Amino acid sequence: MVQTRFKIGNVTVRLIQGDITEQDVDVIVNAANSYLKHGGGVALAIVRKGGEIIQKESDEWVKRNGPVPEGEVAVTTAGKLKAKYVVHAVGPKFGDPEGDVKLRNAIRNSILKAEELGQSSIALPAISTGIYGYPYERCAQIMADIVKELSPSLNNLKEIRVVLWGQEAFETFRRIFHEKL
Ligand code: AR6
Repeated sequence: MVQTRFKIGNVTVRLIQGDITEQDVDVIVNAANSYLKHGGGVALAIVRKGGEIIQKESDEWVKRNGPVPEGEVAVTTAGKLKAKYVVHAVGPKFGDPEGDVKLRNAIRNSILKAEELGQSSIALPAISTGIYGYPYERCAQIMADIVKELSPSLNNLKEIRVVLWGQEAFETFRRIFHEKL
């Protein structure tokens, strides 16, 4: 397995090249849209492997609460995945003038939600870098900053895993995380 590891206090930060649906962690973060319609990308992979229960709970969530604003998160169970929860994070589309702030919030709120749920490990994808068009480099910079900033204050979370699909994404994240952590 291609991976690299950093340590910030008690928190292990791991970058892995692979499939997020295969990860043995408590919380898997999904790169979702505001309506939680998981029709493509990592979202579709999560529903395919976790089962329709994830889409069903997502639909119920939106019916109850309305669409999830960009930068915010919603929680469902994880169906047949190894994880206990899926945190659906809504990232911005590249080109949005408020995009960087929203992406930062989406990542931050995902980590804080896992912490609040009392879980010890989380896996995040490179939110907004697929269908939403963000460059890997920009996402990596934002993610490295927020991980560095939050880690010292985490009590429950012991591992933050970033799961990158493909070599280009992995190499870019590795370079940026080495620079920043
Ligand atoms: N494991 C890890 N990463 C993956 C996987 C996987 N199995 N599959 C894709 N990626 P995207 P977005 C990477 O498009 O840009 C959906 O339709 C992918 O290469 O999933 O935030 C939602 O429902 C990319 O680097 O999410 C929304 O409508 C990253 O995951 C919209 O796409 C994110 O790509 C969200 O777009």
